[in-house]
Parts: sequence; C-alpha cells; structure tokens
Amino acid sequence: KEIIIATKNPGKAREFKRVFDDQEFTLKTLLDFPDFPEIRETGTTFKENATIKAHAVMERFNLPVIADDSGLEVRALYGQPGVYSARYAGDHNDAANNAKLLSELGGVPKEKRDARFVSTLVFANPKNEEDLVVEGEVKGIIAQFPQGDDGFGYDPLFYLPELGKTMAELSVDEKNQISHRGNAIKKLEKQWQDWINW
Ligand code: ITT
Repeated sequence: KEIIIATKNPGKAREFKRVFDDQEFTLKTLLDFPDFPEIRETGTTFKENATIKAHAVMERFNLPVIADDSGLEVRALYGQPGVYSARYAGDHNDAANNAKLLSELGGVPKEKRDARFVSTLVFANPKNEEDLVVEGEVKGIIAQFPQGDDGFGYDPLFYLPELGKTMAELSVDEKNQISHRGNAIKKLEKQWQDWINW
C-alpha cells in the first residue's frame, strides 16, 4: 500500500512523514519525483487548489493522494496573504514573504495582529468517486520580529500566546499537536479508514 502526498514543500513533507511514521502504508511525496512538473494552482480557495494538486498527481500515478493547500490569514490585512501565501512577495521565498508581512503590518499594535493558519486537505483515490476534504486551523498573533529556526514559511512570525513561543520554536511533534495541518490530519485520520477503497 502506498500513499503520495502531493507536495514539493520540504517543510510540509517533514510534518506529514512524522505523523504517518509507522502506518501500514508507504508514504511518498513529490520530492521523491523531482521531474514531476510544476502544478499550476489556478483556484481562488484552498479547497480548489488542493483539489487541483490531488487530482494532477492521482492521474499520473493512479494511487491514493493527499494534497495540502494552506496559508496565513491576517485580520488586519483582510485575510491576506491567504491563498497567495507562498508567493506573497513574488517568488516563493520565505524570508522575503516574512519581510513583506512585517512591513505591511508596520505600526499595527499587538492586539490587532491576530491571524490564523489554515490547511485544507484533499484525499483523492482512483477507487473512490468522491474526495475526502477536511480543514484545520490554528489561531495566533503576528510577532514584531522573527524568532526560532524550526518549521518553515511564516512560522518564525506566528506567535502562540498560550505557549509563549512562535511556531518556529516548536519541534515538529509539538507543531503537529497544535498546528492547522496537524488538526486537519487528525480529522482525516478519523474518517479515512472507513472511506478508502484500497
Ligand atoms: P506545495 O503546493 O508543493 O504543497 P507550497 O508551499 O507551494 O507547496 P501552498 O501553495 O499550499 O504550498 O502554500 C502554502 C504557503 O503558506 C507556504 O509556502 C507558507 O508560506 C504558508 N504556510 C502554510 N503552512 C505553513 C506552516 O505550517 N508554517 C508556515 N507557513 C505556512
């Protein structure tokens, strides 16, 4: 049994591999297939983009596929960067994205810097007519400066008040326990055993 995670993002791949560590199936990601062409994410919602990615990969490999489309929604920016989180500052460059976010929020006080991470997972399988779709979120505050070296993307700026740390100061296990992606995966795990036809 094999499942492919339709991602080329090493940070996401690490988090998925960590939860699906000792299951009865083998987990691969697109990092195992470096020649797989770039998938154009033309949707306007996380669900649309996750569906595009899941189906592009399922059609190529004829295997069960999980795709994650995720992003950061900042209230003071009316939900931006949202589905454009990966390319907020142009090319996919985490440092530039974080710098742009800080500059857009320049002068905004702490109590107005609330944000959430969202992850929508689409699980598609050649033998199932309909996809399984789940969404997870986590709420936090955009810090005034980056802190921590773990994680990826906006993690160094995503401050969790209950923990007194940014997401980038958590280990991958700690992040999976509370993150948008971890929460979405927990929902998926409750449902997929009944849903999947191997
Ligand atoms: P794939 O499409 O190959 O999975 P991607 O990085 O392009 O990789 P998305 O289109 O879903 O994936 O963009 C998600 C972006 O949102 C990601 O690049 C980060 O900038 C941000 N993001 C999502 N989850 C995050 C997390 O757990 N921590 C920090 N930033 C995150």
